[in-house]
Order: sequence, then structure tokens, then C-alpha cells
Amino acid sequence: HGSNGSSDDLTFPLEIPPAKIRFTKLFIGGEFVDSVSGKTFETIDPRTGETIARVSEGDKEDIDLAVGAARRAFDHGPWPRLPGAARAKIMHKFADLIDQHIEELATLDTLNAGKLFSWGKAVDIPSVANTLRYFAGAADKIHGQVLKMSRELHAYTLLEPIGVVGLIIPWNFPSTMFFVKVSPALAAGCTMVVKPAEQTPLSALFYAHLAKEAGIPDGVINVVSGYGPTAGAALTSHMNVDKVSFTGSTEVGRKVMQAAAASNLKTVSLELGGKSPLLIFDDADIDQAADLALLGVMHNKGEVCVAGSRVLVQEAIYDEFVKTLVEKAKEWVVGDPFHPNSRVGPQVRINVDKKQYEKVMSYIEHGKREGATLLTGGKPAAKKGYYIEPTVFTDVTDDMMIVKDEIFGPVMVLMKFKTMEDGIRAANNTRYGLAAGIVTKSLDTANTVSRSIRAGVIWINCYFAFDNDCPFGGYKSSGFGRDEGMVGLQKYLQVKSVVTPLYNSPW
Ligand code: TXE
Repeated sequence: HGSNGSSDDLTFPLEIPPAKIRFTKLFIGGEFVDSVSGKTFETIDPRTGETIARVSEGDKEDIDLAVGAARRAFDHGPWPRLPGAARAKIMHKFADLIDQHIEELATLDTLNAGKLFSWGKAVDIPSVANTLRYFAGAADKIHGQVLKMSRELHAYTLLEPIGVVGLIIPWNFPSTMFFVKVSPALAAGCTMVVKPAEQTPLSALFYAHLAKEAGIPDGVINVVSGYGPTAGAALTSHMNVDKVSFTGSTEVGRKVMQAAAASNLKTVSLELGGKSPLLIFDDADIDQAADLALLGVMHNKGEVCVAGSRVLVQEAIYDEFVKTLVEKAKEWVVGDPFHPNSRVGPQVRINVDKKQYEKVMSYIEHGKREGATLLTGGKPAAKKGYYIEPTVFTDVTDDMMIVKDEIFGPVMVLMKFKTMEDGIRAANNTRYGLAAGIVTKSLDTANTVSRSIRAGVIWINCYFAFDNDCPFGGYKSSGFGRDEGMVGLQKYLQVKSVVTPLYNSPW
């Protein structure tokens, strides 16, 4: 089974998915419905390139219906008016239902996105249930302040749900990103229209079914699958949507902000791309550092917004590090994501112009043409499906595209630095600022570097150390706004000041 990149003509034997696809229609006002146009689009198994289901294709008319349902649920329905504890109780039930369907949900994300099934079962799906529970815990603790006014006035603030929110989800973490957005919005008392990525609608539709079963009132969560320029754009420019939370490319992030400005000035939060650095200092344990470096960019086949795709290694250990890294890269076995031994699955797939596999391969070709040295990988890993060998480039220069752009595939660029100052400069030499990693035994180095890097999350001697209480989001062109943590709840709330004279005196 699998390949470490040594075989060119290999086709992986296909494992049989443990569950079937059940939900393929839009979910609006508490019902599964066909799209107004009746159109459907294909969803593709990236292991083979074959169509595995046809899903209703939502467009502007369907977004209108879904926003209408969400608006009614917000303006007249029980959800925003329920005591927080009552919302929390339903959210806990929703989480419990997810726990009862872990295998089926993990199957959908593997079929749709080529994600590792073992990881989905052990990590992704159980964690989303916990994200719901984390924000359920906040639902009855949302309160304002009593203000200290300078005159004889009594005043306080109320934190109110912001209203109808549009949640636009990417395909690389279909379940995680769904709940990173849906959970705080639910806790706040918002109603919502979710637009999953066109590559990965299946788990989102299943979550809609579970939401209904949990007792979330009709119209609170609506899911409209469809393409970005049609369904997504309709949501961002809708006059009846109060906020959009978007995760995706920097290019589309700009469009989202423009659409918000041109329509009703809805608030926007954007979690966009990255080209995150991992700095390895010469006091590091080389074995551990190489493991972290590979994890940072090969996990989820590099389709991770915070991927540590630029690895910066201090001079003294550079040569030894390279040797260890190339050796350990072989442990990242490419194969069917349903197979327990696979560590790298196929790149996500959709049969329109946005083709992740071609994008990654063209960056690899670019790297070769620009004169970077290929240390390992650099080729397709199978004849069928969209598999790419774990790839490491070195001898790169700052102006190369493979150094500047987000590749979003299993491709690392490896660079050398001399002093800490050089390392910091190189790490910050990017338009992005999502994450950074530091490997060192020195507390001084760790403290100085973590305060010097302009990025939303810094991992010291670890990588991908996510937690529900730990906010993440971007500096610079990686966007703004934070998901997760109590700060992640704020963007779904609005502050209202209420003022009344004290003592009924003339003020
Ligand atoms: O992203 P898009 P794509 C990066 C990554 C990847 C590249 C392209 O580098 O290779 O983006 O991926 C919806 N109005 N990231 O093209 O198009 C779309 O339907 C409103 C990083 O797939 O940005 C999907 O639901 N919505 C990233 C979502 O936006 C629109 C995760 C993301 O798709 C829209 C994904 C429009 N005009 C890609 N156009 C991360 N930060 O993790 C598209 N969408």
C-alpha cells in the first residue's frame, strides 16, 4: 500500500468507504429542498476523479429564500429570545448527535476532500462537537457592563446578537470551519445562512439534518450549497444579511469586503491565506524539529491556511537538518485516505476552473524552472486521482513564486539564516501573517521572536496546537477578525448603550 514517491505508475487500491451519502439537497427553513432552478452539480472523489453524488446547486434565488427564512427566524422566532441556557442545552444535544455519527461524518469529509479518515474520526469530528460545547458554555454568560457616567445618569450596555449572518466555508476543513463559525453564531443568538465550499457540501448538509434533530428551530441554520461567484456572492451583497464571516483565498476576501461596502455595509471578518514561517534555531533537537517541519506542511496534504510552508533553519545545523528531513519525508506515505497507513491523501477536486492539483503542480514546475533545488518529491504520486509527492525545495531566493505565494499543497521551501535578527527579518518578509512556529530551547529566543513576528498565532516547540479557547486569525493580508476563543464570539454580537437619568432629575 501507498507510496513514498518512488513509483510513477501506481494506482492505489481503493478502500471501501464505511458510510453512504444521505443528504444532497439545500436546507432552507428547516426543510431539505431542491434549488429553485432545479440544477445540481457534481461532487467529486479526489481519489479517483469520479463523481460520487450530485448536489443541489443554489444560486441567488435560493440565497434569497434562505436569507428570508433566517430573517424571519431572527425577527420573530424564539432563538434570539431564548435564555442563553436554553440555547446551550440545544447546542449540547447537537454536539451529542455529532458524537453518535462520527464515522459517517468523517467518511463524508474523506470522500469530498481527500482528508485522512483516521484523523477525521480521531480528531476533526470529535473536536467540532467540542467546539459546539465550548460556545454553548458561553451562551448564558453574554452580558454587558454597568457604565460609570460622568453625570447623573444610569447607563449600561446590552450585547445583542448581530442578526442574520452569512458564513462562507472553505473546503480544506469542511467540518472544523463549519463549527468554528456556526457555534459562536448560535451561542450569540444569531440566525444564519451557511455556504459550504462547492468542493465539500456533504458534511454541511448532514450537520443541517442533525441541527433539526437536536431541536434548533427552523430557519436558524440554513445551508445553501453552490458556487462562490453565484451563491457566495449573492450572500455577501445581500441587503438583509448583517454580517459575513469568510474563510478562503485573499483574492475572494477582497471581493467579499467590496460587496459588503457596496451593499448595506454589513460587517465582515476575513480569514485568508498564509505563507507561515517555521524558525528552527541551532539549539533545537534536529529530529524533533524535522518532524515538526514535516507535520507543519504535509499535514492535510498542505491544504491548511496556517501551513508552515517556509522553513527557516539556522546555519550551524542546516546541513544535518537537511539530511534528517529528507530521510523523514519518506514517512509521509501517500495513499488512499481511507487506508490507515496513509499520511498524505489526494488534493481536493472540483470539475471547474479551480483545480488545486494543477495549481500545486504548476508551482512545483515553477520552482524547478526558477532554479530552486528539489530535495525530494516534485512529481504526481499516482496515475489516477490527485496525489502529489511530499516535496521539498531549497536554494531558493526571496523573489521566487514558490517562496512568496501560498501553494496550498505538500510543498516546503527550506531556507538558511545566520542570526536571530536575520531569521526574524526573513520570517516577516511576506504579505501574509497568519501563523509562525519557533523551535528552540532558549526562552530568550522564544520570547524575543514571538514578539517580533507579525502573525496571529505563534507556536513555540509545537505546530497546529489549536484549542477552542485559543483565538486565531490574521495580520496583514491574512485578513482580520479572530475565530475561536471568547474573542471569536464578539463578532456575532452588537453593543447597545441604554441611558436613563438617575433620581429623575433634570440632566
Ligand atoms: O478559494 P475561494 P479556492 C486559498 C488557497 C487555495 C486558494 C484557492 O491558496 O489554493 O485559496 O482556493 C467561496 N463571493 N485558500 O479558489 O474561491 C467559495 O465558494 C463569495 C485558503 O477554492 O476563496 C468557497 O466557499 N464567496 C483558505 C470559499 O469562498 C465566494 C481556504 C473559499 O473559496 C466567492 C481555501 C465570491 N465571489 C482556499 N468566490 C484558508 N484560509 O484556509 C468564492 N467564494
